[in-house]
Amino acid sequence: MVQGSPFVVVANRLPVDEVSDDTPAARTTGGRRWRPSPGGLVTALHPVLVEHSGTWIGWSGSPGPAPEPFEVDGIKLVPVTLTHDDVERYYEGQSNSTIWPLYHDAVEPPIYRRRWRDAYREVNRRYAKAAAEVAAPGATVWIQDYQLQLVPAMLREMRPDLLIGFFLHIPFPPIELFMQQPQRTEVLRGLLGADLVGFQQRLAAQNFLRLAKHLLGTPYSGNVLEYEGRKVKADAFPISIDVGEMQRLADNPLVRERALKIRSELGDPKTVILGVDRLDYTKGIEHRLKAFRELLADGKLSVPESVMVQVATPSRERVEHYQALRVKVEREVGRINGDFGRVGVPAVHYLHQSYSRSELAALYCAADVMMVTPLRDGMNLVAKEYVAARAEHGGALVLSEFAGAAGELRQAFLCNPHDLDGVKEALMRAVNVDPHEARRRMSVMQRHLRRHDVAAWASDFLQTLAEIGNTTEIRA
Ligand code: GDG
Repeated sequence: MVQGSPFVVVANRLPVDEVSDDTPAARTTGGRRWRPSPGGLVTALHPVLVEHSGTWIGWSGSPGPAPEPFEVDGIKLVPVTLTHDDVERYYEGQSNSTIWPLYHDAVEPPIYRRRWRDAYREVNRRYAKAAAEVAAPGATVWIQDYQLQLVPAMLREMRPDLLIGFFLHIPFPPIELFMQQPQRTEVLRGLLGADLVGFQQRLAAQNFLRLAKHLLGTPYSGNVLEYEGRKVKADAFPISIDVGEMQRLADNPLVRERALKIRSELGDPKTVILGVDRLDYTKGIEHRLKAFRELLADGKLSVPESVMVQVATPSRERVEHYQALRVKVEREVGRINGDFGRVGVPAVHYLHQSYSRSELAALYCAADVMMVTPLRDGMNLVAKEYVAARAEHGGALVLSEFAGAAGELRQAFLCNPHDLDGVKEALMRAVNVDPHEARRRMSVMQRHLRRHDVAAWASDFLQTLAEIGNTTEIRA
């Protein structure tokens, strides 16, 4: 049994993937093999977790009884059990068919089911209990994201001694949308269980403060609410990437070589246009394909001088909205290739696959124009990764105004993805940008990212939390 951690992270998933026996670099525990799945979050938190004997609570990714707690790379991992029913109701249902679409401007209609809500509550309680069991007296607990919004209040009830932070990685909707949720008061009270509620953008924090006043009459001044005799702070902490990691990858000669190879495999076009997204309806993949198709039809772009590469990483494949999206995207790709491709020369290279970090870096290095056109996105790390990978090499980023990243990457070619003419215009400006101007824009954005990487994000959040708790214990 793991006991008494002064720092606990609670997230839907553990930062590891279970692998089959023959995978290199896997760690074995209890007869099962695990490979770290390094995302930005674990990279940023790893040093803090190691320094403070931290524990990470989350799901292993496989339904069924959870494995015993184990350790990977100096971090204690406490798996939480999710049954097949839990995965269907709490994860695919309430998290990804109700909350995800609702918090992204309801770009697909959210689906409301009572049994999903019940499962969400029950699973949230399980995570809260696990945290209550492993946290040392007065520990700092940092809960992550929309799957676990009820955990802060549940945990506070079990362990009032803890300092509790919550960070929402996705947007927080305006009052009118949030109010659709049958579980709205419970969710709001859940979040208010934290001492600090962090959002990607200031607007989201304001939505939260206004909602608390509207729904519960909770007064606030500045960004601090008075709730049940406690103070709850709500603020923006825009997340970022491990800039150093992406720059090292992009500087690696093997990656550079691979980037050249990709260009030559594409037929050495004048312009490579790239999209990299989870195959998700919030990412505006169809909108950018349509803009590309119309530009080809208008004769403003032509094949093979310009080609598009769209990586659409498989995601949430059992959820209906996602199955429908896949059909629509693949139909559009087929239409473009049918109309504008030639034998051996497609206009769009569509890849419904997952790639290694170094292959992604090579793609970023190979692309003249990166298209990031979400209809709504908490931040969008792909936009930041592209900028970090470009080093001194210019390139142009077309970026939706509705991505949190647009608040920081002001030198991108900003567009409204709902305005097709606007997307086409931004894409043409990016394609035709003067190389000197492109390098200038890229270097301004890079300077910003170097000062605002994911370690700075974690440190800012944890420091603000420590100040609230009047403790200097946990700092990134
Ligand atoms: C949520 C919020 C917020 C993609 N394909 C592959 C791969 N990726 C990596 C990218 C990037 C990450 O996945 C995607 O991050 P995004 O930020 O773009 O989007 P979400 O997954 O929707 O993330 C978002 C984020 O949380 C963090 O707070 O920015 O707004 O929606 O890092 O590179 N990685 C690998 N292979 C792939 O094929 N290895």
